[in-house]
Amino acid sequence: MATVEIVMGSDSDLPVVEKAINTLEEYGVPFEVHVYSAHRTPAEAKDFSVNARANGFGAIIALAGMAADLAGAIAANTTLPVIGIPIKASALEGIDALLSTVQMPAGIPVATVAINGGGNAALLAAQILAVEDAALAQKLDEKRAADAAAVLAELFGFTRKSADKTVRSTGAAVKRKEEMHRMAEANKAFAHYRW
Ligand code: AIR
Repeated sequence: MATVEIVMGSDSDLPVVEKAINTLEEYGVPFEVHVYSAHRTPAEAKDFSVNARANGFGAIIALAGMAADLAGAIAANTTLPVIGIPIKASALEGIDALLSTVQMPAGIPVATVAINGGGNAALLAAQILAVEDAALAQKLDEKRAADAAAVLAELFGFTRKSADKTVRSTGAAVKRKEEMHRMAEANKAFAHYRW
């Protein structure tokens, strides 16, 4: 499997990097982490980007706050997919970094996630690698299904098992229209998910 690079503009961006690391570890995706700044260490940032594909990277996550050029500067020097995370690091609450990261000129794309969106950036990187990796794709599918089932269980107030049991044990005795409706809706919803 290719490696995901996580590059941050400053070590002050570490709390968001940690979110990305946790998600990549959850899916067993190999990664490396570096600090390069488009403004403070532009030569190193460029050197990394130019050689990233040859060095075995498959996707790059770039985080920066304020005048956040990092993701764009990296994307300018590689055709690997670059995912930008705008960081909330100034009085402008991350809007500065969001606009700097998302507003790329035609020809040099950066896939920008939400301000401080470390988890989604890592998920997107994993999904990119999963195009060529069936086992990783399966892990992603299973987690997505489990997450959806958890939301539905929360919504309807019971699990699939307890829903079945309630239906069996009470049968026709369940008279309250509202409850019947709730169960029917839950069963309909759960039918789409492996449990
Ligand atoms: N930054 C670093 N070099 C260029 C930019 N835009 C960003 C960092 C960090 C913010 O500036 O990514 O989010 C503040 O960095 P520091 O080191 O002053 O805390």
